[in-house]
Amino acid sequence: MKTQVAIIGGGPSGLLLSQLLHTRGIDSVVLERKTKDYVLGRIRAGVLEQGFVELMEEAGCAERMHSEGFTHDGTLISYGDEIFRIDFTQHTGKPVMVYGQTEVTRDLYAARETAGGKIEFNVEDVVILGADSDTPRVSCSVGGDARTLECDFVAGCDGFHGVSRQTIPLDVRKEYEKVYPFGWLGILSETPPVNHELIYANSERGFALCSMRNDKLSRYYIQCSLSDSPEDWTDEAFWEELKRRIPKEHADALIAGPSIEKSIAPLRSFVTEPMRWGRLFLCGDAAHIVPPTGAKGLNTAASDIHYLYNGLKDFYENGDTQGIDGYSEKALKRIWKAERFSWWFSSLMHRYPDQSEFDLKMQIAEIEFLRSNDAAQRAMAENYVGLPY
Ligand code: RFL
Ligand code: PHB
Repeated sequence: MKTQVAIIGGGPSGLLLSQLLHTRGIDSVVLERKTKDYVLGRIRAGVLEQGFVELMEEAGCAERMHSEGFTHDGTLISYGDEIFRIDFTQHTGKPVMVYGQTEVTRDLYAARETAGGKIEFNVEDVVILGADSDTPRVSCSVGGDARTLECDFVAGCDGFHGVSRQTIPLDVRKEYEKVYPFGWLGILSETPPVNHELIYANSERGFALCSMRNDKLSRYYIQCSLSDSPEDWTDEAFWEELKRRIPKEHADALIAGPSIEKSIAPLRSFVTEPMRWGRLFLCGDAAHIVPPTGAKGLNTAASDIHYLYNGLKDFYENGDTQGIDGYSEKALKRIWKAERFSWWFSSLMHRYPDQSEFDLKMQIAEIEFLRSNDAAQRAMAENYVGLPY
């Protein structure tokens, strides 16, 4: 088999790249380890930056997002029973879009299928060969049949546990990592959201987040111990703990119900450099991870895809290699800023096991500064709605 761009991974990064390339007549094949239902069953991100929305528009996949997604002009931040709002639109002129990753992925799959795009599911034993040569290949097996895909370029969109990053030799690759000493326990429930905008809560019992997917579907998270498992938490225990961590007026208004999904995610900051090796390009979670505070994971994946898509377009349309040659440097510049924001917002909102009384005072002083200072709110808002590409 032959294609122009071999894409490893059929998550949002791989699908978005494949669909954008298709709009320019550039051929790609997506190789996905799991089934489509499995990929669509993963409940992850919920908040999209304007840049992401524009990429979905460019890909011709934004119609349902615009009719079913929700525009949010701000967010609430609480500490104890105190609460204040940061107005994104007032500070930056831009809102964010609340539309789940599941729906983004569903729309991208639908567009690829309508266009007759090539996606292989249940692909095993992916090996990227000759990435540092002019003739890269991907070998794999599908249902026991060995396959080889010849291509011009390989896009490694296979997430944190994929094979693409590992293909880059250790003497070329440098990894930076911070692991946080807690996780997030998240639930999805068919109940109306407690508030029409998100609430990020710092409480003495730990962080909590009230989010949503639509007016009948809520997503809530609480900071938990890394040794917890979802089975340790009954729905009742979750709701009780959540209510203790948000201001009383919201706790009293919260409508609880049975969870339809419950999972724990560890928190990690991670970056690998460089993001290009020869004809292999890393995108999204394959190259970097942020803690979810601030909702940057999927949005940083989208900025990588923006840079790579434009680089490949310039290469195929004009023979110009500047975009692909500058890919790693450009993508990393933006990634590190998103890493900084996610690390800062996580540090501001969580309880750490080794936090001293002084550290706690500093945390509250910083939140109160954010509450009272226009420039601090503007800096937060600029980062939250997304820095320019
Ligand atoms: P994905 O979504 O992990 O997709 C990678 C795809 O590659 C496949 N794959 C392989 N395919 C072929 N061969 C191999 N060897 C393969 N190895 C893996 C996988 O099956 C998968 O389908 O990466 P992508 O596309 O870069 O997208 C990134 C986003 O998914 C990610 O950044 C966000 O979901 C992160 N994230 C969140 N981001 C937010 O902005 N807000 C959130 O609330 C939020 N919550 C989360 C999250 C990530 C989580 N993870 C990773 C466990 C909650 C969780 C639980
Ligand atoms: C979500 O709705 O899943 C969500 C929203 C904002 C975050 C993290 C997760 O910062």
